Amino acid sequence: MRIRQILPWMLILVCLFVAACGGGGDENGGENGDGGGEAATEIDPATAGSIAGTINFTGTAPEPELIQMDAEPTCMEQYSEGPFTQEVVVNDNGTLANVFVYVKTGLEGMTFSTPSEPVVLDQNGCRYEPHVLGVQTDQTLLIRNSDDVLHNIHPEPTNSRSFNVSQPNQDMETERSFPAAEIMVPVGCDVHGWMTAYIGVVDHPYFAVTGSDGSFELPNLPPGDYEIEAWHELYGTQTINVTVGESESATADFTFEGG
Ligand SMILES: [Cu+2]
Repeated sequence: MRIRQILPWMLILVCLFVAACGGGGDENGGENGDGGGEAATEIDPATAGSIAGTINFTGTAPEPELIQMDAEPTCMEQYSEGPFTQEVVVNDNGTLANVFVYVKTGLEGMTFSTPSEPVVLDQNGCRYEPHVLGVQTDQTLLIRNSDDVLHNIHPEPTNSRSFNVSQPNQDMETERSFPAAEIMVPVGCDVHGWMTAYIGVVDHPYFAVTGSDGSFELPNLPPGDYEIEAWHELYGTQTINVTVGESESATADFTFEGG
């Protein structure tokens, strides 16, 4: 008799437990995006602002190092000069490329949906393209092999599970994602020791990588106080505190110094 009374309660408890702990098997406890089923925070376009800036460079950059790529002639023949390492790329206007800029703090309590568009990491000319990139947590990373050469992509994150994928044929594509935020996930190729890339994984859409003009913009930010961090492979990180007022275009300029 008593069992009959207790059984429904036990079932309810089990259901509650599954609901609380299931969550689609997100073992890293990410509270981002669609996976958790939380509604995305609405950003009011009438008050949203932005942060833009430039990553300046002073001092002397190290000489670009030639990559010894003779072992892969099909890659090597794609280069009229070089190929050079991409660790420090100073632009003609004195700015720094390949800097990952993102909102480090100020978005706490907000939830952002995961973009459906993938981010592409290409293997082209036996180098990663781009060398530095960003994705949102759980966003698809589309890994492509544009070379007629065997590559073995091997990201080594700390907060998500690492993986190791062999792509022996040209035009192969593999999809993966990172469930947990991490600055930065290093990527290497087990076949070619010179191939390196870095992936910034954040649980919101406010990130950018500087290109050939050294500028960045983080649009559509709700008004608030933010800590902006700029990361560079060799020169480390810098942070700036920025307040964005209603519909304001705020500025955050960084300067990295070479030797
Ligand atoms: Cu490779």
